[in-house]
Amino acid sequence: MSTQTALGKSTPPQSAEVAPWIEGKDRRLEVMSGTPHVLSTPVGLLAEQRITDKKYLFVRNIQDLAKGMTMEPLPLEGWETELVGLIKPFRVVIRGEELLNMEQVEYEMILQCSGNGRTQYQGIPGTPWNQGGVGNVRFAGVPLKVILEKYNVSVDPQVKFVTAEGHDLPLGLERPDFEHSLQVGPVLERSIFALKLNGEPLPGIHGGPVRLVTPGLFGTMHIKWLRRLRFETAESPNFYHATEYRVPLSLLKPGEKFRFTLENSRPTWDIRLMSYILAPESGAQLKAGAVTVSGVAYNDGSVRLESVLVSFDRGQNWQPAKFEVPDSPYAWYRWTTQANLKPGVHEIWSRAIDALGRSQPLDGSIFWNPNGYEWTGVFKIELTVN
Ligand SMILES: Nc1nc2c(c(=O)[nH]1)N[C@H]1C(S)=C(S)[C@@H](COP(=O)(O)O)O[C@H]1N2
Ligand SMILES: [Mo]
Repeated sequence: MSTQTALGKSTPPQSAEVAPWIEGKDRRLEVMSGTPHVLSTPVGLLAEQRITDKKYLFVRNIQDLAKGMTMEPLPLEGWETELVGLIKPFRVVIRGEELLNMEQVEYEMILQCSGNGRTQYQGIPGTPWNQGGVGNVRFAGVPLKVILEKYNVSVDPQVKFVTAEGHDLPLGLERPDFEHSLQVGPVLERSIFALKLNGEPLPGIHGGPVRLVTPGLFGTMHIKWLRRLRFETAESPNFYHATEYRVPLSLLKPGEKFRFTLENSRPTWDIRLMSYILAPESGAQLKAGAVTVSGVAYNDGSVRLESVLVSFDRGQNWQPAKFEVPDSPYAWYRWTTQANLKPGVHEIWSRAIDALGRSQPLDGSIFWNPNGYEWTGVFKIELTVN
């Protein structure tokens, strides 16, 4: 079993090339890459609030929209998103300003990069995310089904996937444009054309003016700067969808070679069950006596969480934490528990269990995959008590 507790520790910025700071983001965010922009939220800032403030929210761009790297909203006027493929009529253009007059819904929901927790897996390249690629936010916008009704669009029953394209540009000719295919079921049921973040117009850097948001799915599936939706029978063969952001259907041994195909793997669609200890922070020095431990937990929103268990003795005994059940199934649960700690070095572990009986494995590396996605292992921190 892995006894690593790196999830609670921070890594220094990896990229030497750091773009100008994004005005309006908190200076304590870690710059993991300048071009494209990648910012990670320190654990202390996540602990503060139920709704993650936009100034604390992580940023993960595979590709930047040059004019969109700002916390200001971009104009909806003149922004067009087209619907194409196996629909009738065969092409529909949705104008940004028309969205403002349509019915909107709001979801409180997890925004999490599927690479979050990657540093827990052994020997994986890619952005070294600890736990800072997650937040709990409110996205509001127009449901896709409302748009389809308003424009009298009918979707052919043969459609299995909806592929979303953003307006960002590839970094170089060697990389294709970023896009993802989503399953048509959840898209027609709950995708929105998001226009707002935490009650305010969606900042450019978070995908404004229009972003496709589908609660319960990983962050990468929420396509920023939405330009086109393709209604199709097949999944996109695009590099970012067919090779990256996928996990093998079978379990691999750490380090095992794997060639991704659409058939032997699946996209990182549904958020994995996860819990985090946010306070105290890993590495903290505490005085002996009563300690309050708190954190968050969530799943893909399909069923509720049953319990969050906390262990102070490396998994020998587990005590249930107290938590509030949020109104939204897609939001995180905030939990807290107490213990008396004697002087010494302590590990504290947290583990969520949901109503489908899913739980976090004691050793998350059983789900090792070549790109290090979907870490769902028991969360571990280390403390020193004096
Ligand atoms: N168009 C576009 N959408 C995108 C990306 C991108 O590079 N281009 N990055 C994705 C990834 S990998 C993640 S994790 C989330 C991050 O959302 P955030 O930057 O608003 O936190 O956006 C997703 N949507
Ligand atoms: Mo991501």
